[in-house]
Amino acid sequence: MFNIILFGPPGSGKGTQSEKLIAKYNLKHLSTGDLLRSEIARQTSLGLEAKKYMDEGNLVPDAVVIGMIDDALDNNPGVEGFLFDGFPRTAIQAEALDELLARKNTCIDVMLALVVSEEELVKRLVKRGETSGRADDDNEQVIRARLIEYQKKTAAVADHYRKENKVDMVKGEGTIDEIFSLLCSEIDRLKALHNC
Ligand code: B4P
Repeated sequence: MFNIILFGPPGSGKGTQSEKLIAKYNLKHLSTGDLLRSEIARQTSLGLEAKKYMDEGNLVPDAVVIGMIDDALDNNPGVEGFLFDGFPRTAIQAEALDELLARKNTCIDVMLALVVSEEELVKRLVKRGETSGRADDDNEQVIRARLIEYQKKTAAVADHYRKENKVDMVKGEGTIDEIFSLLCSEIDRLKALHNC
């Protein structure tokens, strides 16, 4: 298996690039944001609970998202690899992910971290908010809260993988195709080395 974490702040393009990467490398896309939004749309009790946090720009409790990823891993046996998008977002989630993958005799090959300035992030999310209908893109205050939450709880997740020499910083500004091409060069280089 070849397992990738696509990492970066809200609006850095994780969702956008994930769509292209899973098609090219035949990976299973696991986006905790998408999984949570699907729970909300179906009005499950998990979704109703998560919505309270998401609408404020806060992270959903670790146990909820770890449980969702655990189920998703079990429900996708035999895939060539996973692309984790928006997960892990805390140190606790990173440790849980390592354990879940170890149980399946695999691990994270690389964390690709998209680097985008705060000014550009806010610009993108405000623009998406004009059409997405997403409550968390709806006003700049919530967008700023998400960026603060990222700095407080998520940015340090990269340190967890840096200790294992698995972090690659990739320029996340430019056209979508330019960024995609940078990500592919890294993946092609690493696939040859194959860590896990
Ligand atoms: P997510 O769904 O993960 O979304 P995101 O961080 O807002 O966006 P992403 O980085 O994927 O940006 P995108 O490609 O869409 O999280 C939403 C919420 O769910 C969180 O705030 C949290 O509450 C909760 N949650 C999710 N996972 C969690 C977890 N593990 N633990 C706890 N809570 C969790 O791009 C954004 C915009 O930029 C788009 O409009 C796109 O078109 C545009 N764009 C992309 N690339 C561009 C480029 N190169 N140039 C110009 N625009 C670009």
